[in-house]
Order: sequence, then structure tokens, then C-alpha cells
Amino acid sequence: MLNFIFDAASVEPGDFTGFTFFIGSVSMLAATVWFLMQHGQVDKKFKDSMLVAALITGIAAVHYFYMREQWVLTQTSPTELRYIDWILTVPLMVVEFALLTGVGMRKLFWLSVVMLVTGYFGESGIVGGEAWMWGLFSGAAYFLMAYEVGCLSLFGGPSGAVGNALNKGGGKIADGGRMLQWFVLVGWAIYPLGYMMGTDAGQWYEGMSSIPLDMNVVYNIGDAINKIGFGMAVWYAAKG
Ligand SMILES: *C/C=C(C)/C=C/C=C(C)/C=C/C1=C(C)CCCC1(C)C
Repeated sequence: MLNFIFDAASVEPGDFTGFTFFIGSVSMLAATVWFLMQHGQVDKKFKDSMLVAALITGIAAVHYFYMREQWVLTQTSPTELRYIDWILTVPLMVVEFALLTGVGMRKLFWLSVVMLVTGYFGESGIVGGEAWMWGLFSGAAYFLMAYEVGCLSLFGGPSGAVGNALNKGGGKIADGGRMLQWFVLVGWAIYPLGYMMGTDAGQWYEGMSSIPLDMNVVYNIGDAINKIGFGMAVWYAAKG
């Protein structure tokens, strides 16, 4: 049953992209085990949050084991596998935000769906249209999410609904919440950069698509930072 982990073909020396898939798979697995162990240590009101953190890295770990194997066999990574991972894990990150801050999440949830579906259309090309156009739609949804989560309040701007609730809370929870805001603002901004490198949308942005970094490398780095980082921020708040 676990042969997708143990029988998987190996990454060849010099295959940098394959190496980042490998690092992704083991770090997601390790983080999952760690979050599950911390689940037993934290106060009751944080247990759901720790469980969701483990679920996010656990779902990602399974996808990474498959993505690594695909990469080793074909030197490509199916767009579908990537977006199936995201469509499961990004809404769960919204849940994580909501659990920590105690605010509603319907708006953020739908914005995340729009962001990812339009991104998928742009990357896969299945519905036609230009990659830059879908990228702009997706980017608009991302910006609204960042606003809603209160990222602008990090610079004294408006807090949005979520940010308001956060600022009322205070203490470690507010600290953890602000870490999540930074992840959304800076960590999530890694993804549109990867998109611009991997699609011809990049030609609109001074030749980003000619930067010799594989789009998958950028996405893999983004995932490790954000999925593990989100859980760590929640853990920080939970440790009180
Ligand atoms: C664990 C996975 C995460 C946190 C994935 C986040 C993905 C994004 C923030 C993707 C954003 C995109 C844009 C803002 C524009 C171009 C298309 C996307 C989907 C790459």
C-alpha cells in the first residue's frame, strides 16, 4: 500500500528539480508527524488547529511522493496533480486562519477557489484564453484575499474583516495571526512568480519566463515555506 513511498524511482544526481520534489516529500511527511505529536501537547482549544495543520502537510506529502515519482520517470510534473493538491490544501489553510482567529471564512474560501481555478485555466490552457489574462484574474482574487486577511494592516493600512477580529484578540493568538498575514502577503506571492516563469504570461513581465529556474522549483519552495510555516505559526500561538 505504501509502495508509492518505498518503491519509487530515485532522483538522479544533478537533477535539481527532482531533488526539490524529494525534499518536499520528506519535509511534508516529517512536519505531519511533528504536528500530530504536538496535537497531544497543546491546549484543547488549539487541537483542531494542529490537526488541520497536520492534514495540510499530510495531503501535500502524498501528492509530493507522486509528483516526485512522475518527475523521475518523465521529467515533467502534471499540472493536475499540483492543482488537486492546492484545491484541497489552500481552503484548509483558510480554515486554519479561521480557527485561530475565530472569524467567518466563507468569503476567503470562495476567493481561494476562484484564485486556483483561474490559475489552473491559465496553466493548463484547457479553456483557451491567454495565460496572462487568467493570471490577472487569479492575481485579483489573491489581492482580495490578502486585503480580507488584513495584510495591509501590517503597514498601517485597513485591516479587513479578518484583521479587525485579530486585532481585538491580542496576545499570542494575535501574534500567530500576524505571522499568518505575512505568509499570505510574502509567502504566497512566490506562486505568481513561478506561474510567470512557467507560462508565457512571463513575457509581459520583462522576460520572467526566461529565468532559468523551473516553475516546479519555485512552487516546491513556496509549498515548503507556506504549508509548514502556517502550521508553525499556529503552533507558536498554541504554545501560549
Ligand atoms: C499550499 C499551497 C499554497 C499556499 C498555494 C498557494 C497558491 C497561490 C497563492 C497561487 C496563486 C496564483 C496567482 C496569484 C496568479 C497566478 C496563478 C496562481 C494560481 C499561481
